[in-house]
Amino acid sequence: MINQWRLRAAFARRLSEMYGQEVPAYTTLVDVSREVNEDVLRARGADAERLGSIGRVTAERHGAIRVGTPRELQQVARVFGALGMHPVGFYDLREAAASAVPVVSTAFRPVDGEELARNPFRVFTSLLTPADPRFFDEELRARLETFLAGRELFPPELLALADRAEAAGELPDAEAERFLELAVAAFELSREPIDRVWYETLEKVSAVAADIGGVRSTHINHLTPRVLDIDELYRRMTARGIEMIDTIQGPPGGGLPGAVGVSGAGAQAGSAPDAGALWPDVLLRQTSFRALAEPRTMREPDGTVREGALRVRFGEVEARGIALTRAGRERYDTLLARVDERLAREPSADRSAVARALWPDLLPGTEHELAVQDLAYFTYRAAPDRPRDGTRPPATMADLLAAGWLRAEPIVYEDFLPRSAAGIFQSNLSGKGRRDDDQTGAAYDSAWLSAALDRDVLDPYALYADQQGRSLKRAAEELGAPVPVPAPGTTG
Ligand code: OOG
Ligand code: NI
Repeated sequence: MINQWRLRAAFARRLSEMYGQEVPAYTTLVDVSREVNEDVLRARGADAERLGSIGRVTAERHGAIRVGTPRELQQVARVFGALGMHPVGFYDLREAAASAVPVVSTAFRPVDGEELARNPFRVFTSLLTPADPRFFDEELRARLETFLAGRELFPPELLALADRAEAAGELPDAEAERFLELAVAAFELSREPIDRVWYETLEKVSAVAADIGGVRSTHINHLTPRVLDIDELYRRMTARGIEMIDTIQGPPGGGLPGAVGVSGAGAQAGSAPDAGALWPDVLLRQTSFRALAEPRTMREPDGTVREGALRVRFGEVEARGIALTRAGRERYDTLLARVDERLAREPSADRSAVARALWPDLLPGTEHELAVQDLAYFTYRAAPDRPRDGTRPPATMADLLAAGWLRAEPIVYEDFLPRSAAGIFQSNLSGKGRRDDDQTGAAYDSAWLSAALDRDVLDPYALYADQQGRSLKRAAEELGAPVPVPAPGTTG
């Protein structure tokens, strides 16, 4: 029998092999990421593993796929359900992107701490929004929906095996093998000829719409390794002659530029700041490069078939930091707004330099302060070496940490950022497409997506808060103290 997490790990590994054959630059990216991770581990030792063991980080990937209809999305959910992955978060990229990105998205991922530690494979999954009149007029919408209704992305045998695996939590060896074969094949680039005129009709609206609705199959768009020092990775890829997009999306890193291995977790809660880092890494930082055009077969209106080329896939890499609470996230969103404001006034300013300059006004420089101000999530444990001289534990979180009663380990951010995702989509598109902002956008939200999926889209904040809350309760029991609450706004 193969259980869900082994199925998930095997699926991620095979997808990675398949994608490496399709997009060779991905293999380079994985190699460089591994080298950087090894160097960071050497330079920083155990501290490098504060946001996940090196085993987890080296195997860690996220994929991105795009589907056309709620029915297709439901089917994808069944395939990922078999792998123990659940829809988490709602992202509206229509609003986050300036150019035409007519999709709403969620991410399928494990939600349980242990499952994440075993294999955190996640897939950013986008659904086309043909009902949004800003992008599609009535006629195009009707044609698009008819086209999508006539295709089948996932064979019935795959879906039947998926349902079995989800219900039982495992599959017998032979069925597991078959499931994996079919599941990986469903995300392979198809050789079936593409109707060139139809593809180009959609491309005028949006390259993303064409990639989703212009073909009769789906494919993995990118597969993203995780790296411990993304600034260093960016430099090394550039040195190899790979042209990266011009920014690293997301919050500025807290490391000192040029120093391998210091842009990491920074100061631990309750201890002195790490001399190398200016602030702890939070949320998610991502960057990418455009993959090469790939040969695709095209069918002309007269029926002739010829070799063409499409350039829709890209390479992406990411660094993950600590998950922020809603209050912490508001600070990050404020930063984005302030950076935009500054750039509007000074268009020639360097975006990341501006972000670095503004960052310290918004978030504290240590894990300790992030914890006591309730700006980020941690797993708390009773300190094994806590005072044993009969004194009572202090009441506040700040004192419990400072006096060595509690230990806090950061909870890693497992989700995505809409603004970064839109930036990644955008910077890898050739045309801006078109969008008519005089029309009112069709409303899609998390509840709509849950209904479309026929599964609850989970709230990422609730998941992190639950993990933190359970750990605090356990720690308090062990200390024989009341559960301390972080005290927002007491310091800083
Ligand atoms: C998804 C783009 C977003 C990320 O990591 O934020 C994304 C796509 O291109 O389909 O992958
Ligand atoms: Ni991605």
